[in-house]
Amino acid sequence: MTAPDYESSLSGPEARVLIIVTGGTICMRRSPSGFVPARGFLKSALAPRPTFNDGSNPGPVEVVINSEGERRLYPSLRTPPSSYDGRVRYTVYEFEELLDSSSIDAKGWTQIARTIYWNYTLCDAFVVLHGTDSLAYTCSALSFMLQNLGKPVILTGSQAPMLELQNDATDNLLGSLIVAGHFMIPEVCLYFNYKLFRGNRATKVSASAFAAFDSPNALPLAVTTAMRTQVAWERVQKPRHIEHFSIQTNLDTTHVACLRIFPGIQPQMVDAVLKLDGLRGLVLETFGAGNAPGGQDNAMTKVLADAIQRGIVIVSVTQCLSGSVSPVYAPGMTLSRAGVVAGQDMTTEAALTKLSYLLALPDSTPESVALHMATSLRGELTEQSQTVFRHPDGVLPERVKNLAAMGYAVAQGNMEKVQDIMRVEQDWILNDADYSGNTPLHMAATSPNLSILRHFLLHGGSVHLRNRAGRTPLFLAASAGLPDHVGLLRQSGAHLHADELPVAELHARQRPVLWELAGVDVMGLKMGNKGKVEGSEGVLDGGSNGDEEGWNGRVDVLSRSPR
Ligand code: ASN
Repeated sequence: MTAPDYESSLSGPEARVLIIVTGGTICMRRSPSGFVPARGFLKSALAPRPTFNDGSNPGPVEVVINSEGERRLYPSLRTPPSSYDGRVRYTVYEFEELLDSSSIDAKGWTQIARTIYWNYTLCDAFVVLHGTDSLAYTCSALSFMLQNLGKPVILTGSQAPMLELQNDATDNLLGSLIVAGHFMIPEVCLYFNYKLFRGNRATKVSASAFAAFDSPNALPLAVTTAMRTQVAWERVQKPRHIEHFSIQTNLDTTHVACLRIFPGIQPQMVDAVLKLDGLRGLVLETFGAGNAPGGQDNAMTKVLADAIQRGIVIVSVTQCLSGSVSPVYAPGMTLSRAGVVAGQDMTTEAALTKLSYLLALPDSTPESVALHMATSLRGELTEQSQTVFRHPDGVLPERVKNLAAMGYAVAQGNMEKVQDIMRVEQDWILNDADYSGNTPLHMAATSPNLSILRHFLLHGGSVHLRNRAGRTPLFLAASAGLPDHVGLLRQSGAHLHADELPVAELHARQRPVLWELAGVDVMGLKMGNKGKVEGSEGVLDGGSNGDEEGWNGRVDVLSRSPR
């Protein structure tokens, strides 16, 4: 059952989305040597289409293009109003080299992760255009690399180029933009053929059909119909840590391998792979629920067990399109006893990229990697004991009442009552908004009881949702003069929205310490240095700004630099 759309839509302030173009069919043109990626996507493919351009000619916007914080102005466009009464303002940032996705590897994943990291505080959401061939791998990799993600990152592509008369590119991109700009889904997702999948659950199932992707072990997070996009909020992952957004780059794909078991496979073949120089991890695609031939005199099991003894992590995933690896049959049980980790219902793409991510983490050991491979980090596998909450039908009035009751409880600082309401509504009431667009987190930002704010942050409340006046919870906490609330929100990755900065800077003249804590560059203000912000990543130079709409937000100081 899905929740009504009004609750978590960003209707009100205009959403800002950065479209990152990596290549793929979606931006390809015909050439004598076949389809090749082409530059100038905004001008050639988007500007002439009324669905992508309302003709209002918004000014250029800044995009941070490197780790020094260098900013460049790029032209932007605005969509006409959606059925949710919101518009999306977006710009397109093309990578220097546009690739067919069959050539994208860990270097490309790093480039995408860094671009998102550099521009995180400037945008409400990100859309990544990518070829379909290796799209499921990139989605999975990014889902692990983007740690404590608080904003939507939606990857899409197409089977036919946008510039071809009959194509799926137009609807895939428009659907991605609408979802990114209207719904606070803080996950790496894949939007294709009117469905939004969790990125690390998706797999390519057709080389030619428009329905090129599926996520056989996880229902879609949202589906677009002729009426609207229905989000299944109960399936959406929510933040559960008080942590900043950060990225882990340079996944270790050079020391992992993937091997598909087949009838008659020889233990020597498997041994040869396991003895590859420097190998640290292997994904084994096994039969059915995780079975593999034990080999003559258990030779295969011995080869696997020996490699595990040498510190190689071996993870078993099923060759079937759906279902899970679990040691129910004797051969599967034998593998498990030998130390092979059951990858449960992970896709091969998720298992391989997760292994590469865990091996790249500082201080990783074979034991820690094996342990984390079997648990869900980003919703990539279904843990057996996890219960799925389903909301009964027809409860909208009750939910609205509960939201109002929550408002009173928060204002009174009544934690007990807050917990009572959350027991009934589960966690997803936290991203619901009242008539003025305030979520429970907005209310808690000025609650007399700081632990209510902490409780919401630990149970999935988004720090990035803005009310109808465009205010974030952080802005409200600072306006109310509450340093503890401000500090806690900042710790959770909250930052002032670019639109809030001019007013925040005015407030900062009265209360510099408090507003500095909220993220205003008070020192820069004192020096009258409006275009520059010093952060952990160096000086970010605003330069001349032709943006009369005011998208001149600064890159906030994030506590962690990209690795
Ligand atoms: N070869 C293309 C790519 O992955 C396929 C596509 O995008 N449909 O880049």
